Amino acid sequence: MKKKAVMIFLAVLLLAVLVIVVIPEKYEIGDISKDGEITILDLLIIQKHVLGLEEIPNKDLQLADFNGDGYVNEKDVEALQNYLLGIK
Ligand SMILES: [Ca+2]
Ligand SMILES: [Ca+2]
Repeated sequence: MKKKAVMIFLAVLLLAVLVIVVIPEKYEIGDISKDGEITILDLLIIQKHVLGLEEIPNKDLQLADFNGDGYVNEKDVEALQNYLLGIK
């Protein structure tokens, strides 16, 4: 009986570790800076990318596609701007 409880405890612990390890990779769309919130900083990153000043790495591009149309362009800048201003 005790052995079973230990096994369950270990299984839960393993699951918790997996969740902790996996979850930080999940960022909200728009949070390109990956600091856990969508702010003016993320807007600046998209703006620089769209203007060709600073490229967003390929793996982070999906975070920059704010309107979800598959492209990162001025529409995402506008959408993110509106979001930050509270305009939907
Ligand atoms: Ca951010
Ligand atoms: Ca887009």
